[in-house]
Amino acid sequence: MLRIRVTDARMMALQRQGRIGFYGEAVGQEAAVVGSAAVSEPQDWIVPALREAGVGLYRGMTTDSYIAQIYGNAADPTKGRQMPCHPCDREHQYVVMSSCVSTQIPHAVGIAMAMKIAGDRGKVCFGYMGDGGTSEGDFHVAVNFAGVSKAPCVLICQNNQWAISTPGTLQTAAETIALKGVGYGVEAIRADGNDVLAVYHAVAYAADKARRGDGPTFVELLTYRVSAHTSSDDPSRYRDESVTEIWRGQRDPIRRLETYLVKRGWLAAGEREAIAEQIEADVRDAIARQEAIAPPALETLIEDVFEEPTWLLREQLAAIADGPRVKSPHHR
Ligand SMILES: Cc1ncc(C[n+]2csc(CCOP(=O)(O)OP(=O)(O)O)c2C)c(N)n1
Repeated sequence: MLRIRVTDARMMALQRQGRIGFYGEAVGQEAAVVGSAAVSEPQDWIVPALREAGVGLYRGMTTDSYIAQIYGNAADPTKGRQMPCHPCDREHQYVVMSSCVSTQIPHAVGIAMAMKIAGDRGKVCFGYMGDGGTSEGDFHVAVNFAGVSKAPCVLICQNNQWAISTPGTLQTAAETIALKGVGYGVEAIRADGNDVLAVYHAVAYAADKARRGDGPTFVELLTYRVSAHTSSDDPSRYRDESVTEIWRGQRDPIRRLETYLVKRGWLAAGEREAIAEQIEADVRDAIARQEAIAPPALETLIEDVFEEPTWLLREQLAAIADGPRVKSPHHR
């Protein structure tokens, strides 16, 4: 959880310094991210939305790979084609997200349906979304299919109570987001998304059920988007930030876990700060390494579409190669 907190803070600083283009934090949502990630097994698939990079990191995506993808440099496995904050990791079965809200949920359910058809007992697909995502048609199609096919998926809504400037009260007239699963015959659970143990408990129940072949569960994790929607947003223009302060303070998931660990005698006073310092040093080293890597080679522009690039693509590449190249401000 601290790794996400510290990495996000560094990335936001880089964005403000003009060194990366865009960033979306998961501040205040770390318990939902890590509590659910901890349930996943290597054979599972993860289909994330915007705030689950920490699930990828938990499963083994390296900080270097994450940062390479934010810079879009030559070490970026997606060759600089994705937006920052849309990471992927093939080895750890962490699928790249689509910017189009909720298009990933049919993908998650489809992967789970394929697992079931292939007889892959014991594998689960985790599909994530935000509260705003549950108003999209894709969400309803996907949950319906999950229910009918009894696909081995766990659909997780991080209800952070805001979809950019739209509050939860304007998002739905339903009493809870979880209720939306019930209408499709999918068992639904609502848990405290800022309590990492409650998250783990709820998601473990859902994942165990899916592994047994007993079908999907829709899990709503109640949390709060403490930060702005992204680095392009200023929430003070549309919401009462005194409410945000309550979530940032006493309801902070890291502070809650720290209190618990200290009371149990599992964490010493000052240990949290020491861990955070070590993480920050690691992140700073990774930034230095990744910032030094050049952008992807020009030829990569025409790769991965056809097995052999067509004459037209080759001609276009030659035309660009001969032209002037403008250096991106994000590549020093
Ligand atoms: C189909 C679609 N509509 C609108 C947008 C613009 N948009 C990007 S993020 C977002 C809000 C998403 O809110 P939510 O699903 O609650 O997730 P959160 O960002 O709060 O984690 C919107 C409307 C989009 N990317 N895709």
